[in-house]
Amino acid sequence: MVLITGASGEMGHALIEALAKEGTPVLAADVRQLPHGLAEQCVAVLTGAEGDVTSPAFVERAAQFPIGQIFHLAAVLSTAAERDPVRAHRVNVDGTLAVLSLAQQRGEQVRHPVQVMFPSTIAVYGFGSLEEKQRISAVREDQALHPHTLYGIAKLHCERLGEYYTNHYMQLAGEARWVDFRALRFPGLISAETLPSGGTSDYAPEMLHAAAQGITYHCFVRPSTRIPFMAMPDGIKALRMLANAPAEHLSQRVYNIGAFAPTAEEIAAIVRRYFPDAVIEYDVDERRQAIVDSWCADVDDSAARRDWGWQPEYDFERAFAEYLVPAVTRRYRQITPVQQ
Ligand code: AKB
Repeated sequence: MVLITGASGEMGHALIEALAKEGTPVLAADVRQLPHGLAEQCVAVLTGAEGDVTSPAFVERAAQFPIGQIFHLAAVLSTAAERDPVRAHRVNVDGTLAVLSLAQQRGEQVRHPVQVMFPSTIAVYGFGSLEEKQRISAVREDQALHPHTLYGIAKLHCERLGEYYTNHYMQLAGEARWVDFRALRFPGLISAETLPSGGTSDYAPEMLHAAAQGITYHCFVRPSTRIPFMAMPDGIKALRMLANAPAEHLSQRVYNIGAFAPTAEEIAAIVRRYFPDAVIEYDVDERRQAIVDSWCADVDDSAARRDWGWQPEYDFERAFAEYLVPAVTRRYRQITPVQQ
């Protein structure tokens, strides 16, 4: 059985659908109720305190299921974390510790490592200036690890915790290893089905969804802002590829993955190309701008390509032409996009 925490979020949505389609039994956990149609695809659903990774009720209840793999998606995203760092630390760090110790206990019980898949983020990177960001245009996993946000700090710390549980936990006491932790540093994700909440890369999906509904969009970053993005199906594909990769092929536990890295204006231009009446204005929020300015312009994902064959399905053009525009148009059924 596969446990998915934060199951009602953007990525949970897409992952449940992918796993359910192939008949994998899913135990979904989230403080919130799962949206209609999603709960029905799971074998069991934990909500309220039982679905809350910061609550003892979660560990107690989850331990009653035969969990063999965990996708630990529950997190407070970057902008929301800056607004309430203490809560974000509780969810993002203490919640991850609870999940790792759940995996440890379960692994020990069944004498087989439990895999913990962890979506980390480009927010673990931190550049001191725009010049430095431009100089190291495609960052490697071991460069510029000086996050400015609580979210980035927490994710970096949890990467280390996961490595610790896999490689060193209780080694002095002579215990065997019962956790197999693997992480991906995700760029901003763009989904046609759902909107993120509380992130700082949200301007890309928000721009597209607003255009498809005929709503004016006030973009909170400058036109020249550049960070990496990825279409949601590729995000799910990457998680599953890394999960299925033979352990002996992995030279590290934490990988960058990239797809495309447009500026905000390039995103606005492609949105306008499909939705010529879209009104996109710039209304810069200096605090959110500072967050994306501190993130990398692009990632070097050569380790993922070499070790487990990572390759995105969607580049920038294809993501809009074949996934985002058709799906977002079906979703809102309001505006007919221009055929390219
Ligand atoms: C956020 O904006 O906080 C996330 C991320 C880049 O990890 N989407």
